[in-house]
Amino acid sequence: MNEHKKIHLKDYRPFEFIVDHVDLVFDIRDDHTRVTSKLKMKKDPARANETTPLVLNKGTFDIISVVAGDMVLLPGEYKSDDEIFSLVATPDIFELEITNILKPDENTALEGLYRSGSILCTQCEAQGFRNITPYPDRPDVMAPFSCTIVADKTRYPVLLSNGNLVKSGDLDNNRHFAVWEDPFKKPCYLFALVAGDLDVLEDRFTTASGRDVALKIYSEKENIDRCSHAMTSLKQAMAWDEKRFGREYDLDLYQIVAINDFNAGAMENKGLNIFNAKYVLADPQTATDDDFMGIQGVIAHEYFHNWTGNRITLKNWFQLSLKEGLTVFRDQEFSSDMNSRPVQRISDVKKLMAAQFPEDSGPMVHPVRPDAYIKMDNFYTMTVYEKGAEVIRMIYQLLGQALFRTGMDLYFEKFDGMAVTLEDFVGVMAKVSGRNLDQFFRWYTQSGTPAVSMTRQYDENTKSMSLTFTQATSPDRNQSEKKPFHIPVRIALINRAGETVKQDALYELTQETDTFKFENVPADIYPSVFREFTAPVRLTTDFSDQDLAFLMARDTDPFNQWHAAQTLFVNEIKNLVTAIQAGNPMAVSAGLVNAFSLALEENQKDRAFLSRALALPQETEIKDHFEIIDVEAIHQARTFLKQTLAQKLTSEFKTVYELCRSANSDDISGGAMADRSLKNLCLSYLGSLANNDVQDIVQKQFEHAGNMTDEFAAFKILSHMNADVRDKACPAFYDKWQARTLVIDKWFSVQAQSSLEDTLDQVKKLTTHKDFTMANPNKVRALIFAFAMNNPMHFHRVDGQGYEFTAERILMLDKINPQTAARLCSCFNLWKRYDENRQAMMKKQLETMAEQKELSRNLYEIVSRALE
Ligand code: B3K
Ligand code: ZN
Repeated sequence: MNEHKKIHLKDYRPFEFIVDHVDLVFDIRDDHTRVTSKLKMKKDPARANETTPLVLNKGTFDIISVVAGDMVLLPGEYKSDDEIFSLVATPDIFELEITNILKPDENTALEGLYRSGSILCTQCEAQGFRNITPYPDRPDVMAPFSCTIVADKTRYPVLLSNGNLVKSGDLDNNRHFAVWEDPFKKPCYLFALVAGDLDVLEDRFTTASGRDVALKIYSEKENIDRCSHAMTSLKQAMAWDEKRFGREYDLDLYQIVAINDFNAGAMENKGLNIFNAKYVLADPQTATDDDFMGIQGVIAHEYFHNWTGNRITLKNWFQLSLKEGLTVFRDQEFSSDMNSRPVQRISDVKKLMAAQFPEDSGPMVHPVRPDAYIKMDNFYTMTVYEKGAEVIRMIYQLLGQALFRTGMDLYFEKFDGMAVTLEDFVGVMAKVSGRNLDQFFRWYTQSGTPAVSMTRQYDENTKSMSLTFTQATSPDRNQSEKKPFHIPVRIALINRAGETVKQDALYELTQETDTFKFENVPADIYPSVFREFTAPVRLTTDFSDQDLAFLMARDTDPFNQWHAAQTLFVNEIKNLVTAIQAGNPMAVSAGLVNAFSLALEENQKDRAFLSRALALPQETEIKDHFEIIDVEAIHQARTFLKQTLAQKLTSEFKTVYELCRSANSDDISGGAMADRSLKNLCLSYLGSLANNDVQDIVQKQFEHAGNMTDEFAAFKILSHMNADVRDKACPAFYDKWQARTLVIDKWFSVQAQSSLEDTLDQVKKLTTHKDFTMANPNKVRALIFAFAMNNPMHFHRVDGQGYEFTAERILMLDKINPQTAARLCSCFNLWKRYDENRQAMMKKQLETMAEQKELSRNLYEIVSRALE
């Protein structure tokens, strides 16, 4: 394995030149695209008269010509290799014109200019622009861009780039052109181009100050009638950002294009968002309620980047959370205002616990602001995004809504048009609040999830209750000693009747141990702590299971009710795992069944909330509660708990299932979605019994469902029942949906996650299916990721075949799409947490990968960290 160089934050230096203007011409031909870039540049005035070499980033393409000023440079007069283009010296002010040839059809990495079906498009974040033309490919170099696209009119009738269309027209030989100008200075990672035969859905939005904005969503012709939910979401997002943050859109045109081959979810290019089709296209027949919510959230997220990311951008990539953490916080708040706030909070925290907490306990552990990277794409992580959003949320808690808004206003005012740092952001928040946030800043620089324990002490004589909080964070590769974090915690006190004795208030932990005393309170009160999950910590308390059952029923914060229920489930599963490991019989405690049954009786209230509160944590979430992960015991324990609840409460589940069935199939209102989620939760419990009676109910729903939510829920259950049932359901689902590639992704993923014995063989067979291709990231995610990340029983097969299959696929993918291969490889990250046999087998696969001569830098970084 070749070594690759690390880039360190401490080595940051500003660029020596200023780019005054970028003028790009793309001449699109059948087998290549010719790119001409004209850069107007000057030396940073501080360096005038110095001899400063000009060093630009560059991809592996060939350069055709270089013109500096009016001099044509010969190959010996500039230096050019696979990474760098450079000139030994330049005048103080100069123009540089470089022409090079790209082969978008051969670009399977999907970075830079590439083909997706009949569409040509770009993806430049983080460092893909260098694959288009030599350029200072760094976010702190901002410039106005213009872009001319010339192409065949039949193959590429639609030609799009950032900003405004200033000119277009016909040329000879059935060719045409379009000239786009983006008046806003931007870093090159926000550049975009799309050329293709697309249909468009159009709408308009009038901003608060009366600006009329044209909204256009483009997709392949056959999908244009599935874009209306995305359009509604966009308008909701535009209105919300005006109201909540006073932010208006700044161009006359906002464009979104749906693409089938895309490495990420979407990309916020200025005025021309490019989206994974999965986050644009939806109708009730082909998309689930979760898909609808996902689209609303991602459309909003990319829109919000226009201010947090585009107008104010990053000084360097280490600051990524400055745009991502903040924008995730904004999209979470948007979704909370559009839908149910508690349900949104539960799903955001669930995601954090299921994926970010484990990241902190493995080889990829890094602070929200990493210190070093080999390949920046590997740091688009749960830590930067989700934990980053939690850090913003803590600032919001500490300052309160009004001051936080004042701080945001000042941030926009002070830094508009600039490339800045996390210090700049936190500095503004400190300034408007008059608070010292120095210790708080540790959340950006110190890695790891703090473990916080809470214990209660009651003094009968003084009638006072003390709550003692202790925090500790494990040492890791980033810091061998951890200092205490500044942790906000919201606390309320409630009595046995469920009444509030002391209103919710904010407390702050700053030491290893902090104690808060509450005077004049009765002995039988419950503290409700870390309400709404005030901070991203692992919390343990001295609550008994009885206390937890009480809090599950009566806590006045719905998030804490959910958290109490989940803790009860995890405790129960831990007990079952202990029994299994000791060879003792399994038994579910009567208290849990009782608490569950009482909760189910409340089914007339908030059904969306209830369906979350009564869902058992997934095996992948449960594993995080064990130091050594016993895959089989966890699976067995969870299955036993689910079946026991289903058995003891069969008639209750059936009753609630019937009660929730009335929602109209096409209705995507919150109420209808809530009904479906509770209904399908009941069906999933019942389905775990797999007897004829329930099989019949599931089968009926599968066959007669009027929307994808119900159909898919039933399909999932059938895929676990037995091979006969699965082998009937799979072809039926495929035949019905084969023309819809996004639904076929669901078909792949259900089979990859089946608990049935022969799943690995099925997955291997599916890799040769005509609809499967390693070249499409959505297909790889649907089949291979789903297997490796979400099917622990089969990925961790005791014979090691799950590992072997996955490692082979990672290496195969590394030759096609290194970014996605590296992401997939994180399924091996927690290898040290399994038994010795599995550790050895996983390590062997990592070593085999490490031995490959030509590993991409992306995969190299993940593999070498895992083995370090
Ligand atoms: N900013 C993009 C991320 C692109 C991923 C690059 N590897 C999506 C987003 O967070 O909005
Ligand atoms: Zn983002």
